Amino acid sequence: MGAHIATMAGGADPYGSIPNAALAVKGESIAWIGRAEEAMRAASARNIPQHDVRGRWMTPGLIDCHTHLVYGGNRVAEYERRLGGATYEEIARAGGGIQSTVRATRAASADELRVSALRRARRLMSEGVTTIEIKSGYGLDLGAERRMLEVARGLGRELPVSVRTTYLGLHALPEEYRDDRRGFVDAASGPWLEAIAAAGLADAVDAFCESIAFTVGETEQFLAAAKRLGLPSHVHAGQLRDVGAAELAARYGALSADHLECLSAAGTEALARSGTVAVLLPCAYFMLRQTAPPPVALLRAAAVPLAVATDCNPGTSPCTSILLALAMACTSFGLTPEEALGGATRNAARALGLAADRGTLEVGKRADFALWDIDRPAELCYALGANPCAGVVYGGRLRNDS
Ligand code: DI6
Ligand code: FE
Repeated sequence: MGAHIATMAGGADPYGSIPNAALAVKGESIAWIGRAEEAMRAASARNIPQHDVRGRWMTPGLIDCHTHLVYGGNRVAEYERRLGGATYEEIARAGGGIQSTVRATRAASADELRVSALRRARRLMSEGVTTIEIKSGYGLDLGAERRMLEVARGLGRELPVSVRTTYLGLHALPEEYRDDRRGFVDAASGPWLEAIAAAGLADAVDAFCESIAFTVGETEQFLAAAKRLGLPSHVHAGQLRDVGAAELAARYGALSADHLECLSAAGTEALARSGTVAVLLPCAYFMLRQTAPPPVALLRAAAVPLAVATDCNPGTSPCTSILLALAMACTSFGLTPEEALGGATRNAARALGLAADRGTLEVGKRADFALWDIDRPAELCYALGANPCAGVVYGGRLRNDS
C-alpha cells in the first residue's frame, strides 16, 4: 500500500491528491510521482529501496513563512496585564511590548538565543514544518540585529529544516533614538542594511508599517534602499489600523503583505495587481482578542494568494504550532481547509520567493514532505491541539531529530 499524496499542485482533485500513490526521490529532489503499484514494480526490478507508508497521507513539508523565532526572555507578565484590561497599544506606548523584548534580546548571549530558538524550531518541525522564515527586529542596533540573524542562520545549519532570514529593520524605535526617529530610519535603511546585505545575513527585509510603529514614508525609504540592494521585501501591514501599508507593499512588489486585518478594497486590488501574497496570522489576532478578521472574501474574489503562518513571537503570538494556525485560519478567518493547507505550502513558498523549488509535491521540486496519520487532509485543521505527524523528510532524508 502506498500513500495518499496531497500534492497541493492544483488540478482537478481537491488538494491535488493522488490516491495509492508513491513518490521517488533522487538526491534532494522528487524524481517521480505516480501510482504505487507501478512504482513498486519499477523499484523491485531495479533494486531501489522502498518504504511502505501504509496508507498514510503525505503532504509537502509545511512552510512557516512568518516567524520571529529568535528572541530573548518572554512576555508572560504582559500577557497577564492584557488579560486584566491593558491594550497592546497602551503597553507599547508606555515602553513595554516590543521594547521589553529588545532589552532581553540585547542582554542575551548568542548561545542563549540559540538554545531557546532551537526549542521553538523543534516544536514547529515536529508538526511537519520543513522551512521556517525567521525575522530579526528585536536587536534594533547593528550588532544585536546581526547576532539575531547569525543565530537564525545557525539554526539552519544545526537542524535539517531550511531557514530563510529576514532583516526586520523597522520594528520599533529603540530607546536611544527616542528623540531622533530620522536618525534611526536613516541608519536602519543605510549603513546597517548595507552591512547585513554585504554579510549575506538576510534573504529579504521587513518593516512594521503601522500606527504605533513606522509611517508609510519611513517604510518607503527602507524598502527603496533594500530594492537598490536587490533584497525582496515583506511588510507588516494593517494589523491594527489601515495606514496604506498594503498599497505601499504592492508598489514595491513585495513578496508578501502580512496581517491585513485592516485592509480596504483598494489595498486588496493593489495586492492582486502586484501578485503580493497575503500572509494571514490568526494566532496574533486571537491573542490580541481582535474582532474584525481580514477581508478574506474580498481577497479571494480578487485572487490574492493566501498564506497562513504562526507569527511566532513573544508578544502577540507565542505560538509554535503551525497546525493551530491552520485551525484558526479556518474557524476564525473562514478559510477552507484546502486554502489553509495551501497557505502553509504552495502560497507560503511563494511568499518566500521559493515557489520554483518547494511548496508542492512535483517532479523536480525539493523532496520536503510530511507523513500524517489522518483519514483526510482537513483533519490537519480540525484536530485542535493534536499532532498526527508520523514522519518528516527534509531534502530526501528522513530525520527524527525534531
Ligand atoms: N507584529 C506582530 O504581531 C509582532 N511584530 C509585529 O510587527 C509582534 C511583536 C511583539 O509584540 O513582540
Ligand atoms: Fe510578525
